[in-house]
Amino acid sequence: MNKEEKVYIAGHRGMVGAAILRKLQAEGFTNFVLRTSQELDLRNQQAVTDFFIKEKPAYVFLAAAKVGGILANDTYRAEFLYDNLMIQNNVIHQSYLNGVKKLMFLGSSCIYPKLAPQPLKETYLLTGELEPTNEPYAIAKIAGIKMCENYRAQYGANFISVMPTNLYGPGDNYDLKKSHVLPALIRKFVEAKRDSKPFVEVWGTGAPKREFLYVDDLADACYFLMLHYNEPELINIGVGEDISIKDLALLIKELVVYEGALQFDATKPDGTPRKLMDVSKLHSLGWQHSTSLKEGIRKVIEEKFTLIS
Ligand code: GFB
Repeated sequence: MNKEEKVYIAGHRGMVGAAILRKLQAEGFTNFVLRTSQELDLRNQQAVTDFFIKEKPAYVFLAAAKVGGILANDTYRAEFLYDNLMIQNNVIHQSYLNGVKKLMFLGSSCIYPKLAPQPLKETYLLTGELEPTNEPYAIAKIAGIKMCENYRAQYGANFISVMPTNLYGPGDNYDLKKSHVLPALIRKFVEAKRDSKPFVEVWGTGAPKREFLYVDDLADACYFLMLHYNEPELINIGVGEDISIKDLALLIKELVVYEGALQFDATKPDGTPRKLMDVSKLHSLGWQHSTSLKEGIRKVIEEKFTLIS
């Protein structure tokens, strides 16, 4: 990447896009073109066409998406499919038409089959049925991967796809109905402590396992791959270790110093039993994460909440 050339980060106000922006700024990039979703509705084909013709970015990070936790995915099923397909179709197609030198498409570990062997290798894509709660989101993301792969195959476009594991960090969503598990549990434990509540509700059975990556580590990996990865095959980004939801809840309980109990709500879905990433491809290229889960959660708590002792 040439630091003088224009970089477009789609979704720069989201948790992921903002982390990529921070990373590029720290690396000395200054020539950004950025639009909020109010300024540019990425679902609007004409608006995206006009934007690309006017701005002609050299590099694109496609981090704009409709995202959410298990309940949001399962509730807003049509929106997750339509919004994400429209956003990525418009941005990827216009990137091709306007000669973007390199584009990075960000997907998610939920693109892999629900019951795929663990850890998840990149080659397991499309080898089985998806988890029903997030099928619309996963189908959109799989379409994005295939766009990048086939624009490379037919047009020679240097478009790459990266698949991050579950993410957390500054700028996360704390709305309990829409958020992912980690911010939701932090909020629930902090508030239960403040209000002296005897228990904290944890959705599902607590048995599913998830892998968590701090978003600034993700941004670091994205920059690394933008410099060093030019292959048609998707590539996983994760830490290579997972934790059960019950143990995650116990870890957050410990860090928040909350004395009450956990109460599991089995009426809420568990989702995929496990989605541990195989990160051997990323490691073999020379990248590894640097923030431990404990350290990352501690940072998030300190940044976002005031803990009473
Ligand atoms: O993070 P999460 O919403 O998404 O849920 P997924 C992970 C697990 O935590 C599920 C449990 O088993 C939830 O039932 N959980 C326990 C909770 N307590 C809570 C809580 O208070 N809030 C939430 N949200 N979960 C999403 C996908 O899957 O993750 C997307 O729907 C995407 O497509 C994204 O891939 C990364 O990991 O299950």
